[in-house]
Amino acid sequence: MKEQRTLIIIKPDALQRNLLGEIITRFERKGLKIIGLKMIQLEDALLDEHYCHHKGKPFFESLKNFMKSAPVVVMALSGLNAISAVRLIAGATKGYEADAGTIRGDFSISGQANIVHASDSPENAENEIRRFFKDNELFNYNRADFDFVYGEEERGE
Ligand code: FUP
Repeated sequence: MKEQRTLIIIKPDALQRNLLGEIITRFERKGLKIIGLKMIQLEDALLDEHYCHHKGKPFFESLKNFMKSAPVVVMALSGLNAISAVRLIAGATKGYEADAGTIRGDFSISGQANIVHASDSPENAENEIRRFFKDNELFNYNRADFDFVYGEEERGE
């Protein structure tokens, strides 16, 4: 089974709009395993690193201000092909373009206030998990429903 880890940030708009439980539930119900979960207040240094690919763009400062406007919840998830699976659940970047049924499509209509961040590649996922979690904040355990979330071959039996 090709297990991957990926990093989610549940953004300030989700917290302010009382959507934390709804968002976490969607990932749980998909079958993804939560291996790390905490609330943090983002600051400039971490945001400059996390959004370095957007540095200099017109929306960069505004994006940082938004991401600092309230605490965020960071979550590390693992599962079969978790990176692309989670990107599909998150939906397209801009809420007004995201498909219905996705988190952004169902809960946002903005290009900035779009509820979640989700890692977009294996390399970024590992870097982002390391950026937001210490080793002792990540957990290894078996989900009780593992045998029903995956098929026999995927379980390696
Ligand atoms: P994504 O990988 O879908 O989160 O998208 P990007 O890395 O392109 O963008 C990261 C964040 O920058 C978005 F979630 C919101 C913000 N952004 C804007 O505010 N305006 C834009 O035009 C594009 C992105």
